Amino acid sequence: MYEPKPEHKFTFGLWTVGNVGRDPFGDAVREKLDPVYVVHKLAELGVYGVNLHDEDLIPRGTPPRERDQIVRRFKRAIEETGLRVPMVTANLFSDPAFKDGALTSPDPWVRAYALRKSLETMDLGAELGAEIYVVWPGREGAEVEATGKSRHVWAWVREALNYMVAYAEDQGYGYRFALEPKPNEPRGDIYFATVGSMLAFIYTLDRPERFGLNPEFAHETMAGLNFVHAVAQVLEAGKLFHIDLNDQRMSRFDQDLRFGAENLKAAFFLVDLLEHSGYQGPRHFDAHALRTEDEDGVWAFARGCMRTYLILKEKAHAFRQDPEVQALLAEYYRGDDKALALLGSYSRAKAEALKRADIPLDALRRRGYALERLDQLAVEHLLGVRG
Ligand code: GLT
Ligand code: MN
Ligand code: MN
Repeated sequence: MYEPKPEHKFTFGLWTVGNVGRDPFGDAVREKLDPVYVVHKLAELGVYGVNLHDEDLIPRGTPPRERDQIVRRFKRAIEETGLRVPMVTANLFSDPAFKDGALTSPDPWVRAYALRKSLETMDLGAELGAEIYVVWPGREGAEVEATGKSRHVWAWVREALNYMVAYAEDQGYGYRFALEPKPNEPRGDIYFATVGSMLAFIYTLDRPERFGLNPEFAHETMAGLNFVHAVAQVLEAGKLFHIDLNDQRMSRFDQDLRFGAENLKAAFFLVDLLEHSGYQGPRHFDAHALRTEDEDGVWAFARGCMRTYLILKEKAHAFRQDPEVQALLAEYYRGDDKALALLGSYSRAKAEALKRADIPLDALRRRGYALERLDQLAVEHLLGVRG
């Protein structure tokens, strides 16, 4: 029961299970794992795919011949295990050159370096069969307002993304680009702070149809926002290209906790949303084991993410099938043909009818929506005493 299988489309990044537990105050607590070893371990766990940054696989500064050997060895592991590489992304945040931004550095040499790194990562991903290219603008932010940089950054990032999609087309790469917002960390404030701001930005690009989002549970939660609502908006816009699942307490540093470790109810309604939305993409866990853990703890963490997802999927299904829930929802959404006829698209005749209509305000003001009972039923499903 609750055994992950490739068909569930669970993915992990090399940087997630490979996280060595460094934090701003403490050194690494775990050895760096060989990417080929990670691939074999993930395959054993029933994972669908492994994602990576350029530098997770190929250390910065590796000479070309060595690079090709590393890629060949990794590809062999992928082929042996049947694991996919659905997504790749460039590390535009670790190199000291990116200290004041990568695509938004005031120095055009840094911007050129960031762009070249992005093209090379697209080449690498194409070799590995990746179809999604994530852009996380982690260093694209500021601590100091005096530069006035916020007047320029949107145009710089737009230019870079337009360049990247044109390069992909020129090379015959079919990437869909997934942009990932975050409010802060590592910068004091990051531009493209939320799902809403990123979504609006997409429609200013040359090829908006090639761009979507990679929303992350922790990132919207850090900003005190409702992740389920954010994902619902992205889904409705047809822009959920990828998703980063994890967990987080509000108003803190980016914790990247095991999925479901903290906000179980939000995780429940997120799984409910995803599983009933027709979303076909990867369920990527962008999280890592606690710093207290050794390697066994890392695999327990990975298994836990997937197991919790599958349990919540079953519970969400049972909740939606529960006759009492269905009856409450039927009542909640009850229609009245007379009211519905007043809504919809505008016509002069309809507006006149609307002005004359007898709206039953007394009854509307007295109506109860039975949400206490409905929510309690969700809690009881979640607590395992129902369904
Ligand atoms: C980094 C960040 C994540 C992003 C990754 C993709 S890197 O770990 O915290 O949220 O998704 O670049
Ligand atoms: Mn992420
Ligand atoms: Mn995060």
